[in-house]
Amino acid sequence: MKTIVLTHSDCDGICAGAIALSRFRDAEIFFTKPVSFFDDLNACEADRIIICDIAIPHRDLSEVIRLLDEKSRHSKILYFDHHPLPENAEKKLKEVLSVYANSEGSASEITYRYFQKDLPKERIWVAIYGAIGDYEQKTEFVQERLRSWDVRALYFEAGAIFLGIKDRSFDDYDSKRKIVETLAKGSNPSDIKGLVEAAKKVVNGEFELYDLVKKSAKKLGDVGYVRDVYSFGFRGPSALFAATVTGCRVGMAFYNRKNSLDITMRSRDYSISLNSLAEEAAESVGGSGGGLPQAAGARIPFDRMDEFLKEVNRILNAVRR
Ligand SMILES: [Mn+2]
Repeated sequence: MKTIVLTHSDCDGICAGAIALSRFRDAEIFFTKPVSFFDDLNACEADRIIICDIAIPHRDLSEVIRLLDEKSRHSKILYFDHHPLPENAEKKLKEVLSVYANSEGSASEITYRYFQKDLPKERIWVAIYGAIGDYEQKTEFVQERLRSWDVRALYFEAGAIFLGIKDRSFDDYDSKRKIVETLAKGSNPSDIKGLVEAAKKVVNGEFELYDLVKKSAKKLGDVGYVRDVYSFGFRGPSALFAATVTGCRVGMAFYNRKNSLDITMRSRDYSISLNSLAEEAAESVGGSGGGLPQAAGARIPFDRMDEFLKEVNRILNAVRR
């Protein structure tokens, strides 16, 4: 029985993929991302297709669901994710797929929970690395399991993955596939040649980034922000540092695109749902936004940055504790 795993190439996706590969040792691992998911799924010919950590863009939703429906006639499809979908889409997917698991927590946790009875006990480590990579280690399931192990060692190993893959030497899919295979056979991330060194390089870059953000961050109301700060691939941290150095609850990093501004958003206050904030504020200035409650993004027209910042502050004030 041929199995294909389609997963995201970030830390959570790598770990979720490794958990699926632990379960089905002959599976082929393919990486994909929301924008290319339709085509990548379309190209999949297998008896079993396992999809992990892919946020289906809402604008392609009906097309993707149609394709999943069609594919599910010849393949058993198992779907594990943590990016919320509209209720009617969920209902349809539950009907057509063999497994549709989408809930809170990381995709790694969700994938692990489904397969755990068939996995070695130590594979929970991989679920924990994935959870840490996506800031999703606070779930009851992960917290309870963290108490059984040396958390500090697990953070070190998780860091080797999520930092290491930001370095150019692990940027390609072949290198990431190697990480998936190493984890699936029960070895540690730090066993992968060059990964810890890559993580160290990236961490140095992150401290340099902090210095840059400290020098250039501005503030409007409760939002600290930077615009076009070279971020060493660390958009999330630049947004977060912008909040930190300005003493604001929300931080943003703006990047010029051809006809728009790309915005990465982070918050130091976890009671704020950043994805709703991003969506509402961006839509009010003719853009779009979304993501996860603690890590969101938006894209807005080039000349609406000030209005966007004002709108974010207006919403933040309205929900102030
Ligand atoms: Mn994820």
